[in-house]
Amino acid sequence: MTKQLITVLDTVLKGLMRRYSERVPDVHRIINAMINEGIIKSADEIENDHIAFRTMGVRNLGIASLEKIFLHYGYEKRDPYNFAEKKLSAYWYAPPTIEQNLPRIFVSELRVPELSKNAQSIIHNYTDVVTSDPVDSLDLNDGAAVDQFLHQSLWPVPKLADYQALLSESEYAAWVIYNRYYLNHFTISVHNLKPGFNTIDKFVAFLQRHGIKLNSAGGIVKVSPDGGLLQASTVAQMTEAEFADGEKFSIAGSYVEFAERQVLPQFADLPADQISRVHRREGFEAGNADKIFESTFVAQVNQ
Ligand code: OOG
Ligand code: NI
Repeated sequence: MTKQLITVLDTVLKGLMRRYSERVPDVHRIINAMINEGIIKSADEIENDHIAFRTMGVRNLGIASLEKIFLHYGYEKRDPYNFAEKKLSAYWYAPPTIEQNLPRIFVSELRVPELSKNAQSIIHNYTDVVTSDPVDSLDLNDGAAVDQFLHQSLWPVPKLADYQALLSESEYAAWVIYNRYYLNHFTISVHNLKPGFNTIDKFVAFLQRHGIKLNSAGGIVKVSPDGGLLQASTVAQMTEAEFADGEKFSIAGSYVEFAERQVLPQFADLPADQISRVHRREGFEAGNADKIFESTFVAQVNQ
């Protein structure tokens, strides 16, 4: 991992976070509450456990396209996940180095061929304008170009009727057709925060005291079967979207996640000041993720 690539990656991550924070008012509400309660002095102290993207699984797009960006920056592809009912596949990617406190990346993809013929044809009406993999013609060493790419439109703005037809069959499909590669969430690591806030239960209590609405699908705190990965998330914030026919409609945007990674049993006796990322539960958990996806679903955003 060269210094130059770290700088490029930094530009890309900062660009993602800037637009995401503008779109998701909960980000500043949570950071301000953390500062006011003395949990942190500034936002830079927050450890970003991971970020997540959603993609459309069609030719020239999907995981196979988007991942090229992060593989170029030295990210390593790790475990696959399958969400049969939601028709989604996903992978997570480990950062190139543990020194810079870089976030993990979680990328999912909709298995479009598994949808109804009608939903498939709606999606292809938009995505078929992409006739070659757009990442192949991108200069990945140019951070500003990659930042621009992640926030541009690869297909036309959808019609409201198409958005709604997709929504009734796959809420994920509707999300991607409008929101594209906008960052889906960033994730606050809670285990390194100060005592009183460094477990998911305590952090959730803090969020609830501040009136932050949380995703209750499968219970507010999602726990991996091994007990080592505990996650919670806000419900997505609504954004006023303008559709192709000029109609405006309020749709689900992005959300914020919280994660506690516990120290692995074999390191239980290590003194607290010697514990780093390598001593904690790694990766993701399909059962947790399945419910976290629902942070943008109508049943959650309308609760
Ligand atoms: C991703 C949901 C899964 C996790 O940490 O397991 C997830 C999404 O909503 O796109 O974020
Ligand atoms: Ni996540």
